[in-house]
Amino acid sequence: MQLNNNLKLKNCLSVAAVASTVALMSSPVQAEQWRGWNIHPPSYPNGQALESFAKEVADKTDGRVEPKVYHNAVLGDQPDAIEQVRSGALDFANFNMGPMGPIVPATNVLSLPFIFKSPEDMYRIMDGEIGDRFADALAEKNLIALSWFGSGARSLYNTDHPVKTPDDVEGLKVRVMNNDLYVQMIDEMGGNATPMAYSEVYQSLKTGVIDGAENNYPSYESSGHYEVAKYYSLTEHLILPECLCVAKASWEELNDENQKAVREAAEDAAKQQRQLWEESVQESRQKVLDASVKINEVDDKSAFQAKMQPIYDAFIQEHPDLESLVTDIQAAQQ
Ligand code: GTR
Repeated sequence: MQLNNNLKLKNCLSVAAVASTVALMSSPVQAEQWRGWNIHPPSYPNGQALESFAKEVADKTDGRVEPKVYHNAVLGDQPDAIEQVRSGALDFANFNMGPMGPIVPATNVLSLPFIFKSPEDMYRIMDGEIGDRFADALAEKNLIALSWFGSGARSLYNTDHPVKTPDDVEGLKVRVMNNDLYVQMIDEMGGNATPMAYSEVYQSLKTGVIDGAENNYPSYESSGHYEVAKYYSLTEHLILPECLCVAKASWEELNDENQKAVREAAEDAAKQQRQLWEESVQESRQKVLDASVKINEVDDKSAFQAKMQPIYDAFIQEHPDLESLVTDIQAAQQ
């Protein structure tokens, strides 16, 4: 179901019960109906956290804001949903920073392979002053980032052999998210990248349009990709933050008190998501192992890292204004 993007269905519902009792005294209380986008199923850590966010917002604003989450990307694929939130056609979403790069160039810093050493480093850095700089860049494009979710580390998976060195990527057709940086990343490893919507990957693996893709354990498992691509190799080349983002237009309609309530709810949701994430990684790992997936440890990631240097060089040459973000993130992990 693809809802109309441009016509925002911002129904102002009168709350009948209140209206009837105070009809003579005041105008009816109005509730803002907020629509939110989620790419994952409701049971995924992000889906659960978004549901908690919706509930907490409704509670804390005494029903003045009533968010509803639409799961499983029923409102469109990620690049499309980003535009919908930017224009205010949707009110909130959980977005991965990968497909954000083409719209908010600063976020491409987060997509430089191996920029974060661990998910813990990523959380620490995004929760501090550096994270605020990314939030400022997003705000310039009408996206108010209220908190950061985790998405673990992304690794390569494919249909017919383990990837131990970049040579094993030679000639592989690998699906990537919509971002030129990832095309370069796979090119540098010797493969052929195919940018494609998440929803199309399963079928494309099945029919041989692609040989593999890359993602974290929970997505590899919940999408069913593990049923077709049985070799999961722990390259851990990307550690991407995700935002809980609200449309600027929806944000600006809130008074200070309600903005505070929504921000708190988003921070609570991030705490919950990060906790659920850890459990979900273990569960998904076990589930794919039980389904006879071959998990391949990549003992020496340095060969992959070395291949990424030209990407850093070209990026800094093209965006000298973003060099300090890159070096500040690196310095924060010394
Ligand atoms: C997931 C991420 C999604 C989406 C997906 C993909 O890990 O949570 O937002 O970016 O990967 O590969 O498209």
